[in-house]
Amino acid sequence: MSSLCLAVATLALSQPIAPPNEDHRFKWWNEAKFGMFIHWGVYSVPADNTTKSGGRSIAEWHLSNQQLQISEYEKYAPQFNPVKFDARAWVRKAKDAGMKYIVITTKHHDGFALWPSKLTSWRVGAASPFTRDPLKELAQECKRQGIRLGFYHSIMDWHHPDYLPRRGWETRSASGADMNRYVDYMKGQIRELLTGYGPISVLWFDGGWERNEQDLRSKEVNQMIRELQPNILINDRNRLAEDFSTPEQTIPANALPNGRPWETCMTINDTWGFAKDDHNWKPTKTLVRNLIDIASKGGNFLLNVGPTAIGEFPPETDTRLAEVGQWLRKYGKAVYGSEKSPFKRPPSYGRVTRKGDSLFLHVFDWPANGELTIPGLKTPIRSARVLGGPSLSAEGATVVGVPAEKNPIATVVEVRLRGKLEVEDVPLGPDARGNLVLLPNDATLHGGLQVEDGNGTPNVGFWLKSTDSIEWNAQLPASGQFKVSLVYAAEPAAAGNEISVAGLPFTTVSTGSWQSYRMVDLGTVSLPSGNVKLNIQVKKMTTGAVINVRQLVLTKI
Ligand code: FHN
Repeated sequence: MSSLCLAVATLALSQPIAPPNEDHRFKWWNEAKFGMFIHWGVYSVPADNTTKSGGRSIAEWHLSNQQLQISEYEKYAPQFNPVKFDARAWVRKAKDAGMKYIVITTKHHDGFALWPSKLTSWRVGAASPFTRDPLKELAQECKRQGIRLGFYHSIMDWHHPDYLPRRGWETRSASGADMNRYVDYMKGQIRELLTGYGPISVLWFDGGWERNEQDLRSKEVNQMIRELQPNILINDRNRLAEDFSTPEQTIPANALPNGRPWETCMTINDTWGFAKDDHNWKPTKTLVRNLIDIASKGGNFLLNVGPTAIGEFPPETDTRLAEVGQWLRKYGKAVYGSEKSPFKRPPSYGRVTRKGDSLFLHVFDWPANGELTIPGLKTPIRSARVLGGPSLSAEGATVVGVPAEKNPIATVVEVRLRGKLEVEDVPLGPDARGNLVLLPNDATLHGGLQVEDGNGTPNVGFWLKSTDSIEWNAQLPASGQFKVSLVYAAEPAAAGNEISVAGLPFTTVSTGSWQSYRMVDLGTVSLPSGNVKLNIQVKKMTTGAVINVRQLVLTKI
């Protein structure tokens, strides 16, 4: 880079990066919404997700799962010869699935370089008979087919002699290992990747959790990345928040605060690297509804593919990608470039995405009465139409009518409004059956309580003080009797606290762990019509923590 160019780049870097909604680097990202993650490397040879103790794990961790010595793991590299690797086919499959970007593992934790790096012989072409450069072929195909390319790069490197810490079972000495020298090596490889393969849209770091920002020289490394590729997006896994958050295998309960960009990455079965015995393939309906749920909260979805050692996608992956693409070809307008729902809660029948003053209702389950109400919508509806289908009538903030053809995954109704979108907060109320289902995100939390993601099912946690409490405010159209049920979790050490749930006493019993939830029926209460307050309070705290709460359910009697 010329000195003038470097000076300009450095000046650009010294300027604060604009907020995401004004930062040109996110324009393609906000439009794309859906990408393909690829985990592929030497670990694809054993394709084994079992652990030494006979459990199941993720296949790309084979070296760790089986507690192998480096020398034992290196024996797989000569078998990595993906003669059927076809970049054109891979990119075509991503495009046909409706994916707009690809993020591929350049190097995973095993340290094996998927490109002819000049800095190591632990790579394709040297340690393996595969002398081609798969990243080059993929970059060329992405450019030809108009797909953006990102690089996953693991900071943790079980193979490199300078990376520390060693694995606990290793016999290889750590003496002489120098983390600074390792970071120089990592910088050198990243420089190769960001100068040899054209425009790279994402640097997807991973495996930074063993060392801190100072050890990894994170600021220095990321600054180099931005100098080399000023338009690149860097994720939050090099010990710095950078451009976007990366919830993994879960979908946050809500959009992240302050418009923080985020992307959920998820496996299509249970493992990132291909595992010959992992047949737990997610149904296409689940994959599409995950994409819809993520888009309704303003996120991107990075769906993983684990190609085989010979260079092919598993047939179960091919089938699902094709079916997701089929749905997106009909309804993608409601996903690509969409914004998160303007409403605090999703409707009972599905999800909502938005584009300016238009709304898209993603209908999973059509209400029996054929009415799609939009709770909280103040602006009257001007028109409603099933995407690719018939018009539907509208009355105020309700779409009326059920189309003859309903998509079993989700049918999308485009709703155009009579003017600027205006919404209002809708008080909590009973569902269609008259029951009150009270959730963490609808509660007012007093004290140090927090809503935890709970692996995609939010829970109230961090209940460490007897003065903390949970409160819901709801509106009841009529008075009535309700059965009170609590869905909670408590580890054995937390059993025995005396709490009050909607006024009913309960002495907590262990459910086994903080993640093991159980529903308990606590009795019945009479509630008046109008605004009702329902809370969970501590009467007597005998242990260090109280409970985790997933739901409070009041079932109409
Ligand atoms: O350890 C890795 C894992 O192998 C996989 O690459 C995932 C994908 O994001 N990231 C790490 C686990 O959080």
